[in-house]
Amino acid sequence: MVNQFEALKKTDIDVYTALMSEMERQSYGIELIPSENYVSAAVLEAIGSIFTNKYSEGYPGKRYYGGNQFTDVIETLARERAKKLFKCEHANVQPLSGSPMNQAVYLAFCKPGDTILGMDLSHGGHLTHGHPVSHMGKIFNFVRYKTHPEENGRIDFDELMKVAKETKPKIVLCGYTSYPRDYDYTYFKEIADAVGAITMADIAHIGGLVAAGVMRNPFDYGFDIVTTTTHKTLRGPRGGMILCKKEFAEVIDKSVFPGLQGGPHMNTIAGIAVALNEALQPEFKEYATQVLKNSKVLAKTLMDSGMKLVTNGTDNHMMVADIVTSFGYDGKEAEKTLDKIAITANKQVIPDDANPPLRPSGIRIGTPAATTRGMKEADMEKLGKWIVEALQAKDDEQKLASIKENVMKLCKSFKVPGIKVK
Ligand code: DSN
Repeated sequence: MVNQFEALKKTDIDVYTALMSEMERQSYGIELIPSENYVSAAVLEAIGSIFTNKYSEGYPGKRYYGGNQFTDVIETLARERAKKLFKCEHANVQPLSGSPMNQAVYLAFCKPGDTILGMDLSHGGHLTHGHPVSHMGKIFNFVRYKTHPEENGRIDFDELMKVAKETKPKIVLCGYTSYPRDYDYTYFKEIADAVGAITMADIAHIGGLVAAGVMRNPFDYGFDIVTTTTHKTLRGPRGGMILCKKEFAEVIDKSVFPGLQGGPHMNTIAGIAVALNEALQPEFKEYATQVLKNSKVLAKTLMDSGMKLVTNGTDNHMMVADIVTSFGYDGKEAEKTLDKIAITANKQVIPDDANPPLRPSGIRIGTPAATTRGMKEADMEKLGKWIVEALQAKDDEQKLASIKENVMKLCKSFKVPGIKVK
């Protein structure tokens, strides 16, 4: 590695050493966790800037502290770029990450005890979509829907309409954290309209794909509120955004600040502004198109080699593999085995998983980060083949070591942005 961190090396050797090791880890192997990505050097510079020194409670032009003339520029840029990218009327770019972003929406529209319709976690929903361990699950009455095993993991919308009419939700939430298919906004909108509910889409995972226009945009289907994190397919720093119609702008802004959060992280917002500008460029559409192509090829390679994927394929950037059915052991073991060949994936529950979350039946694999490094279809075929070979070999350390060499050799030709290697 080229040394870019002289000051850190001098003042804190422990943090410096861990950082150097992490740089090496990110370079020699490949991240296939679908919620991860590599930000650009420009985004890194913005996040690592002196905007971190500033308190900016409030919104552009209406701050509670002086000296915000330049943070106003940054936040306005981020908001305007988000509006342009997602074709929406208002954008709040202050949520610190995905969970507070969703919480701010619930708290804007619901009172404690109100009903929200959201996807069950084991079927692909997020913790904040009403899982009982989440505080949100204690405050609101989440009614959680599931996918249909006989219909390749699709949602049974007739059933959902019935449930909505019975439970009268305030919010109908469409959005997932582990769902490999496209989102059926039309049905969700019909259901919400039938019961007078707000429509909310949590597109945290596919935000970049929607921004690039390669996946459907919920605003084209009349959705009221869209939430997305900024660090997944959108390839920005860790943060969240709430996008909405103008009529909800005030209630959303108040819910984020002062309702839920204090001072926004202006260095992160600077990074978000940079990432959104990158996403507005034609190259980003090429990137997003390639993410989907790579995902299709990787899924096909895995399935052709005998691996069982939940819903038998993918429409987006991720796939969920059923490891118990494919190899007879669990997702934790699979994650560990892939670590040994320098491939990072994450263990994952599958629909109605009989196994517990720390030892679930599946793993999740995705292509956003590999595509950022420049990998294409032929590389996905290689990675897919090595993944299956490794999972079959499992305890054969010699075989795993030889696959790891191949993975590392491949990764050497694809640089991680922001890391300078000698
Ligand atoms: N942890 C994120 C993911 O991996 O999908 C969601 O919050």
